Amino acid sequence: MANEATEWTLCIIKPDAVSRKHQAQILQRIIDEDFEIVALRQEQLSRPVAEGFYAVHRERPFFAELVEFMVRGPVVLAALRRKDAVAHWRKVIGATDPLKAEAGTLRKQFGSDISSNAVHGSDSPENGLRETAYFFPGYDLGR
Ligand code: FUP
Repeated sequence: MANEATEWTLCIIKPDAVSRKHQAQILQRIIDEDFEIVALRQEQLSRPVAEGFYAVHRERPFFAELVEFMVRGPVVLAALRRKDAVAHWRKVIGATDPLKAEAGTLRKQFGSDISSNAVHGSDSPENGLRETAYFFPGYDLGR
């Protein structure tokens, strides 16, 4: 049941992890960590959609490479809900750079380098809502 402490976070299983067929293992971890998977789909992102999602990074030197990577192949998008979803999911995925990620984290397990880092997680409750709404418009996120 949703309650006042429930948060949303957006998980993206990135093209590197999908091409290596790691979707099921990552989804199992999501289930084991007691997230509710409220919505889920696999799709090929278009360039404008990927650029819009990472608009905050538009001026960063890695932006073009990041967008290129995100449209390289299909991704899995998952709208996750849980108490303390944002902090918990970021703990589960680990540091942005898989080489610096702790043992037992998904990026340590499945990532290769700072751009091919297997999974995304929202970085604040506000962004969790905004990012979830970006990919799942029409869902009632107020619950
Ligand atoms: P995170 O919140 O851990 O996903 O990391 P950021 O929001 O800082 O970065 C988003 C994505 O940009 C990362 F997942 C990978 C990419 N990135 C790079 O390719 N190079 C960098 O130096 C930093 C980020």
